[in-house]
Amino acid sequence: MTNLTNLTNPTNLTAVNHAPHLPTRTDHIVLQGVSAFGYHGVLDFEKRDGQTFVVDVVMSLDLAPAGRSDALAHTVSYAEVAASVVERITGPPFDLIERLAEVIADDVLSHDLVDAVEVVVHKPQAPVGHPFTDVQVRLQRPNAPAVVIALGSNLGDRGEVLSEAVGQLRRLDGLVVTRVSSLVETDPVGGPEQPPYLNAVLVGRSSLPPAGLLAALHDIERDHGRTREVRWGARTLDLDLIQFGRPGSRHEVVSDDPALTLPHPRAVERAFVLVPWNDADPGATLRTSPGADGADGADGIRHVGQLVSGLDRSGVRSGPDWGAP
Ligand code: A4P
Ligand code: MG
Repeated sequence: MTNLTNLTNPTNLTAVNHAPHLPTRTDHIVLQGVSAFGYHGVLDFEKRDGQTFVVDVVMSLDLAPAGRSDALAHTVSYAEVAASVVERITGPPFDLIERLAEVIADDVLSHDLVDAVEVVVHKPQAPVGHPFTDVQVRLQRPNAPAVVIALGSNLGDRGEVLSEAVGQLRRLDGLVVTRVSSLVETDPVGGPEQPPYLNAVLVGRSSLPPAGLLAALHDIERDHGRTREVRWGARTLDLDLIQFGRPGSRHEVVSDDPALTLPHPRAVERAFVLVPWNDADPGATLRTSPGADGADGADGIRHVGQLVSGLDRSGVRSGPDWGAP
């Protein structure tokens, strides 16, 4: 493994992080020529009479999970994207097609599987004043890196602590929480004798750098009275960063820095992480052998669902219902 990065050294924070020696995948879904009648434009008659707008959308996302599973849940429905584009074209008018393109890009990026989007808005009947064939605005917008956070508690009112922690994560600037698993109750793994845990996994997008996100997780742990006397000992709240960036994507961060190891080195063997993770994101993948020739294909990237099916799940039970924290 060659791309060792010291993520907690502030001087490295902007330069690192993108697993430069690992293969990156750039799959695309291309939706071209979605057309509808709208009323966007600076001039009065444009808002009164309207005209046809045509939109192209190119979404970058990892298509391997859907390629393997043949399940729509593992990709983005282009029909849904087309419907949201038509809604924007026919919706409240903007002066500028730049604005129309921007809101379409925002809509597409709200799909948590999309890593980046390109939007082109064509306005072929624009009042240009000279013969022309088309005018277009083209923009490209990246989505923030996808992140996976594991939550655990086995002291105090475990369910309440985890609900509050999810609320704090939802309010954290720079983190967008997209899905939260159900709660599972789990037998403790490692450490001294201790009560059973409640565990859950949350997936989202982070515009914070990895070390900044870890610091925010530590702050939230501290808010809940987390202390660190015994490794793997009982705790009110444990928040672990399991993965930063989807494996194989340009956002992926791989690090063996002891202060922040990514992906989390023990996640691969832990049912209390993998079972709720698979619940929150059934298309999830995990790099299991960073930088090495993987045990499962050249890139060492495994489906979390596949890992779950090979696990002993006897220590993992359904937990209490926590509604929608
Ligand atoms: N650290 C390094 N990488 C990371 C990362 N990816 N995410 C550093 C979070 N922290 C990371 O963590 C120790 C140090 O690891 C931190 O200073 C951080 O900079 P900690 O949270 O202080 O201590 P810990 O949690 O006791 O240690 P560790 O090694 O993270 O433990 P694990 O692996 O998280 O295991 N059984 C059940 N059923 N459910 C559980 O939730 N949790 C553990 C803790 C043990 N057994 C469990 C459960
Ligand atoms: Mg921990």
